[in-house]
Amino acid sequence: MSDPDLLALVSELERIARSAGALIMGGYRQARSITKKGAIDLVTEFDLASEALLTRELQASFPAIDVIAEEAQGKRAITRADDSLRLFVDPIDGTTNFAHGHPFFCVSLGLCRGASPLAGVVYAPALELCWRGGIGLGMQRNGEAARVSRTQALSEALCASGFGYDVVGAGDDNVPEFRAVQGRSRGVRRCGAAAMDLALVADGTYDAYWEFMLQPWDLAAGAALVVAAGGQVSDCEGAELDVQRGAVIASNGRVHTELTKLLSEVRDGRPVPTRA
Ligand code: LIP
Repeated sequence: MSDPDLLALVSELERIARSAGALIMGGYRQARSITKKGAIDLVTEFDLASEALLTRELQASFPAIDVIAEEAQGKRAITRADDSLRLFVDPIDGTTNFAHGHPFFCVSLGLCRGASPLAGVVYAPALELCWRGGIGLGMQRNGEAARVSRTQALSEALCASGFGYDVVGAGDDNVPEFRAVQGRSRGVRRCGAAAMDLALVADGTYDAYWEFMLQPWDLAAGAALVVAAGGQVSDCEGAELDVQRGAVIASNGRVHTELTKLLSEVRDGRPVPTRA
């Protein structure tokens, strides 16, 4: 896809994401119906309404591109080896935050070729923040060009991570890794929306982020933004990121090796939990 075509696609993704964000804000800090997909895995009426709007608009604007959306997809594994274009849709990333009135939630639209991120838009309506970009296009935060940080050492880094619904209480829950990075950095933030954590690495707020067992719709847009902003993404062993496997390290590139090594030391040879 040419740069002008990718730029036009990203602009259309932003328009569509913003329309979903406006819909979601109609339910922010209001009583709402909440159902559960799992013990702590929530879905609200606004997740469903946002997803219906996004799917309708994306299929109308991009009829030739597969749209894969969180709530329609459910827990079905998405493992396709082909290199077709796909749009991964998270109608509200940070659903638990939204359900409790916390402002750290977003709409995330990510374009991938196969399992490799190409471009994305992450829109956080309660914070009025929008990140957009693509490989070869650069990255913008609220319309201003932005890049990853220049922090050179993990000891000077502010990091982020998270705990997926199905790892809490499991034998492999990312808590030892969280503790180790906390002790070797300026701190680790856990704010509950992977797409925004990745976007904050892309704009230089965070120096690095990692998480296991994410879904492709959590990852696709934010990973594309990190690379577009001059950063690095990989799986948790430092190999090429596959958004379908759900394990990610994203960084400014300068602290990537140090963080990958520390996580590997903590895991001491235990395989990283992945989805595919
Ligand atoms: C969330 C992720 C977050 C993770 C949460 C949850 P959701 O996605 O964005 O990083 O730690 O457990 O998976 O379900 O709120 O869209």
